[in-house]
Amino acid sequence: MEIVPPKVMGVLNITPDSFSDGGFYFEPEKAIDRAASLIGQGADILDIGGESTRPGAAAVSLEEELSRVIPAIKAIRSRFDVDISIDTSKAAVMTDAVNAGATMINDVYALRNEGALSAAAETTVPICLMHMQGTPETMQDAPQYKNLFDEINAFFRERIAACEIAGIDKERLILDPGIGFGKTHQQNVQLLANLEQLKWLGPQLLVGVSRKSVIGNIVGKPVEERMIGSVVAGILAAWQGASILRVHDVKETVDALAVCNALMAERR
Ligand code: 8Y4
Repeated sequence: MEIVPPKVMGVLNITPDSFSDGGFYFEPEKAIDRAASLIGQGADILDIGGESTRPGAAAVSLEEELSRVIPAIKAIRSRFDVDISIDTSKAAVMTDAVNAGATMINDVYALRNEGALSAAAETTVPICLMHMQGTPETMQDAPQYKNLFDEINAFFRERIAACEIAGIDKERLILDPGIGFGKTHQQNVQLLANLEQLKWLGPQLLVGVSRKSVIGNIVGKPVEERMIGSVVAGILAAWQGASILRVHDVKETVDALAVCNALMAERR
C-alpha cells in the first residue's frame, strides 16, 4: 500500500470576531496576506469560513457570509495554487464558493441544512461531514451519549447513506468526529485516543483539535498558549491514521508531521 502523508489544513477565518488569530480578515487584501502566510508555512488546504462556529456564536445572514468569503476565494485562487475548503453549512454558499474556486466543502452540519445535500451533489469536490450533537448555541450545555462511538458511527452511516441517495459518491466523503462539538472533555479525549474506531466506515478522517478547550483543559492554558499541546494532539491523530489536520499553527504542524511521516514510513 502506498503511503499518503496527512495534509495540513490552515484555518482562515473571515469573520469580525475571528478570535484565534487575533485579526479581522474582512477585506480580500487581508485574506490574501493570511493565505500567503499559511501557504508559506506549508499549508496544503486553506479552510475559509465566514461564519463563526464557536459555541454561542451569532448566526450570519447569507448575504453577509457570501460577501465575506466569495471575494476572498476569488482573490486567493487567482494568486495561489492551493486547495480551498469552504467552511459553510449553507447550500448557496457551497454553490457560489465552488464556482469561485473552492475545491472542498467543509460542513460542520454534515449537509443536514435545507438544500445542502443537493448543492453538494451538484459539485464534484470532496466533502467533509462533521459530527455535531445539537447546535453551536446549546451543544456544550449537556452532551449525552449512550455509547459515544456507536452513536457517532451511526450518525456517519446515516449521513453517508443520505449522500449516496443524493448522488454523492462515497469516494468524495471525509469524516470528522467534531472535537468540541457537543462532547464533554472526556468524550473529546476518548475520540482523540480511539480514531481507529471511526475508520472502519471507509472514508478518510479529518481532525480539528487546534487550540480547542480539550487542549486548554489538559495543559491548563489559555487559547494563545495551546500551540504545543495542539500540535502533539494533531500528530497523535495523524499517527492513528487521520488524513487531514485542521490547524491554526501550520509551520509547527508541518515540522511535527515530517517527523511523524518519517517514522510512519519505517513501520513494520
Ligand atoms: C479555540 C480555537 C477554541 C478554535 C475553539 C476553536 C472544526 C471545523 C471548526 C473541526 C471541521 C474551532 C469549522 C471551531 N472546528 N471543521 N470548524 N472540524 N471539519 N474552535 O473540528 O476551531 S471551528
